[in-house]
Amino acid sequence: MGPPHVQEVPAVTTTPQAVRRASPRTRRPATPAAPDPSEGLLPKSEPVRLLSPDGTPLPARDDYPEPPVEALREMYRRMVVGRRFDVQATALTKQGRLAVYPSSRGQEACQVGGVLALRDTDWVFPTYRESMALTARGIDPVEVLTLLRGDWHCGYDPTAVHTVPQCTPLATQCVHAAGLAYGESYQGRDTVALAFIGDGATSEGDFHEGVNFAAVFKAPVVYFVQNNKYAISVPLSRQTAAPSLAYKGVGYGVPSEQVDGNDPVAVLAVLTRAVEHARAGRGPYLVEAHTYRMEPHTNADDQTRYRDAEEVEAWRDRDPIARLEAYLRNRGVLDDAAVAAIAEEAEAYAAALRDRMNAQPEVDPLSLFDHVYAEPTPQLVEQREQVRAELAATRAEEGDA
Ligand SMILES: Cc1ncc(C[n+]2csc(CCOP(=O)(O)OP(=O)(O)O)c2C)c(N)n1
Ligand SMILES: [Mg+2]
Repeated sequence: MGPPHVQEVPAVTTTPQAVRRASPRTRRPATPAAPDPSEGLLPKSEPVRLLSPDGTPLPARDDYPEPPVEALREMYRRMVVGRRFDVQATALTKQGRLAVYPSSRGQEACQVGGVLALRDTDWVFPTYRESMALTARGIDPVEVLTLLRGDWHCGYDPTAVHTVPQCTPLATQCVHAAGLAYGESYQGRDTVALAFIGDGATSEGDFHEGVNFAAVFKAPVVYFVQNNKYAISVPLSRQTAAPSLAYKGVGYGVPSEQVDGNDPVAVLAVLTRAVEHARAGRGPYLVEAHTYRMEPHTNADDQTRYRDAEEVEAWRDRDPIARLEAYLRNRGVLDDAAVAAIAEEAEAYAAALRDRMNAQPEVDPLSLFDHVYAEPTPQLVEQREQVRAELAATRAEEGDA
């Protein structure tokens, strides 16, 4: 008798073909299917969702347990304060106090979820869109807005708050995050880096290089794509033919997931799992959040040239703050008094920001040359001297006049 898995089928005819068909060699049953190499890498075909748009909970799921209720209440608080900050920053551009501001209104669940999933010792790699995420991380809002005010330096100390300066060149933060995360794990620390990135920026080479490096060297990075449907005026349909941006992970061997980016509970649950994966030494993770930017790209953008008002209106019904508020109220962990107290806190936060931004900072032009390199190059020293001499001459002329 052959091995137990080989079925011996008796021949039913005597033609040579039949004999060949019937021989145990050709009748060997299919060997167990080889494991699918993409197993565990591909995202679910539908974005993970734990709340329906009106805040009603969807059936609980084992793969994404709901975050603790205290975390969700804290998320709500930071989202409300974050939105008020965002409205205030937009107003400051109109008052000439900020040079430019890219709003993240509508993306509050992603902005706050992205930082809430991390420890203080983890590192954030933000883009220009992430001012709200940084304030949600506890960074002084005036320091956050320093760059957007037109200063040449980042307003906060990156090493103190474990957050690099907001990145304007698209996707470069993806390679920086991979490098930092690799360095941290190389030195035996379990730090995680989270790199925010937009949908359009996933077409940049640096995104692919960063993800590939992180995958090969198992760097603990979470790449968090906020797919807000536009890269300035370019819609997603002109950006990629991929079924979802999360599918971009599989080609690099990176597990990926897609999530409803306006469902705060799902965003926090998915990011928590992604961060745990990275922290456990299992390499990078890619999360795509489907969301929408409710405001123009920046205050300098005219959105009427590429999208109609009905499209924007339709997304108002999926507001992430209203969704979380409805859910927490229904669970009995948020009431009118708590909502009012948080709204009051948000107002006070915005008022203090407004007052502080009205003060005109004195900036020494020569500080432009500081902190460029640990040791200034001879060219920088020369340029600094030129500027110093020009300033002195101008002052002397003004003094003479
Ligand atoms: C390397 C590079 N190319 C082009 C730009 C100009 N630019 C600034 S923002 C932007 C759109 C980016 O869209 P997306 O990645 O979807 O992020 P979002 O602004 O929607 O958050 C472009 C093309 C840039 N900053 N850097
Ligand atoms: Mg975008």
